[in-house]
Amino acid sequence: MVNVTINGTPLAARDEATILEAAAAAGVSIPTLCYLKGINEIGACRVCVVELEGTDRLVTACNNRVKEGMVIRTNSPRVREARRTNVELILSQHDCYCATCARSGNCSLQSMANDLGILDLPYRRELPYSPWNREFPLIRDFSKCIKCMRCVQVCDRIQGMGIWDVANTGSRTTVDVSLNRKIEDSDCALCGQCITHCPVGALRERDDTERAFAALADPQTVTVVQVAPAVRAAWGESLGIGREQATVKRLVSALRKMGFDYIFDTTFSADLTIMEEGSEFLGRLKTRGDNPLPMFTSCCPGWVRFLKSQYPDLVGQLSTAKSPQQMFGAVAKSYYAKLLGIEPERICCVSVMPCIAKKHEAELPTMNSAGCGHDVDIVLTTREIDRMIRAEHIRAGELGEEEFDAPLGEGSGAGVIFGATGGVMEAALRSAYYLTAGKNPDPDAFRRVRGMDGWKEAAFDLNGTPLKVAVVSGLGNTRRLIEAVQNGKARYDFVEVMACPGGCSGGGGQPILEGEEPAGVRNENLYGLDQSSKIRFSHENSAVLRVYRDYLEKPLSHRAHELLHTDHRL
Ligand code: HC0
Ligand code: SF4
Repeated sequence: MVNVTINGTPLAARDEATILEAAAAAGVSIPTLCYLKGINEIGACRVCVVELEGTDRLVTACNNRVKEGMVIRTNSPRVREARRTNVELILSQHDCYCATCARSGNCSLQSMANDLGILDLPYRRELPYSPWNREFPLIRDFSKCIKCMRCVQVCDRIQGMGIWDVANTGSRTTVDVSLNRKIEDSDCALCGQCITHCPVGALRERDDTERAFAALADPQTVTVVQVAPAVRAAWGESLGIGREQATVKRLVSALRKMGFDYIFDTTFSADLTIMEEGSEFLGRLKTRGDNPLPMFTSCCPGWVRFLKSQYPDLVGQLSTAKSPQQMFGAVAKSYYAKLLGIEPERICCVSVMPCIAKKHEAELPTMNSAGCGHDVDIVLTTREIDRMIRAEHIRAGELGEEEFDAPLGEGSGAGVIFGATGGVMEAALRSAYYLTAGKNPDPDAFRRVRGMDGWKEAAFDLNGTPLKVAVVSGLGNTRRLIEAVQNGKARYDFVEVMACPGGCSGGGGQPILEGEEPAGVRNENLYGLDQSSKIRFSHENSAVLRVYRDYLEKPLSHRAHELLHTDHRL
């Protein structure tokens, strides 16, 4: 330990602690803007400056360590003035039209300027203009970029992709797509982690809320909405509704108030995915020689984009099952249109997803199995649906709870945990065991694949068949796993991959909580919902069994192949 004094109070700090950490441990909060623990500790914004007695320098607290005898002032007049000037300089290069910004009300720069009482902009520079494809699901607004480097570092150090880099020099310095590429020509997986780690509104998703409002307002259109597993664990966060109150049934009430005709649950098609993908996996296990293992899950479109651009030779090892989002769209516009007795063209299929890549997945030319345009028409992120709820002035926290509609609103606990890293694997193993042993396992028998570790592995015995599985989340971890498999250092039969750390709970379309990585808490919520579910096995979902009985016949049938599977190479 080292002895330091912070704002006149002597205290002992950890040897290796930064000034920021030592102050935080003593209950003294130093403001930060560019800082991301362990990822971006470069002191770029200089908002965390502090004064050291005996020196005439101000130093950044995030990347300078405490030393024996240090006397630190975090709020002296010099510190306040420097902090204020630094923020004024950042604002001089920032488009301050806060009223029209996606992050208004949830922006670190906006609140920092307000906290410092900055009411005028003493310095102004011309803002850069750079063209951007506004149809692309991920949008960069250069005039809002504060060059904090968080997106560069998250993309490089966590996701291992290096999509962003510094461009230009001097006052024209900005962050742009690396190697002078356009975003649509880059390898961007569309995980959206750069968005959720941006402190301001320089990165956001394409806004599709107006299209959804237009569909809701059209009396000829039948709006069918599906809610993804991970949305239920996070939708209340940016509406200020506590976790206890923000149940999925209250979200159903809000969607019904907004005018959606039929409100369904992606956990239904998650269960359907297990039936298809589980059957496919057991088939591949039997024919190991013809089909190289491991088989990879295919439900995360960020991961599928990654594999196609980084390891195209392995695309054949993806399960051919479509993601639950796309299975839902195909079933809604075929089976469900028949149940309603309407032409599928009248259905507008809307998804509420924690994800940016899902916007792109829905637009793939292969995702039109029902034969009337895209199976999923509009994909909204959790943030977008929250904005729509606010726009409608719906006080969602005060609504009663309502049920999903039938039959596509029925899902099992196994479907709910899809939203957490390891959940797809666990759900698949529960049903694969049933399919091989003819009886259910303990629903918690495969709990070893739970948890926030970025790379987990486990061995199980599936009724006499030994099985080695792995679960990864985050694309940096994914690259390490694939290289280990290719080098022969690891061998698996089945691998679940989710592009976002923690799985979809930590998805790029989820509410942004500055300074927090909330995927772990959200995942606990999902596992709690699984524990309290009446049905915990996908193969016991009665609505799924009915679709097979009345329409699809059985897993991997001809019709199931037409509607629920795809060739990822196309
Ligand atoms: Fe996910 Fe999904 S679990 S990818 O993370 O498989 O987005 O929540 O909707 O499709 O179900 C996202 C979440 C989904 C799909 C499901 C899968
Ligand atoms: Fe989307 Fe989930 Fe994949 Fe992230 S992990 S890219 S949220 S599907």
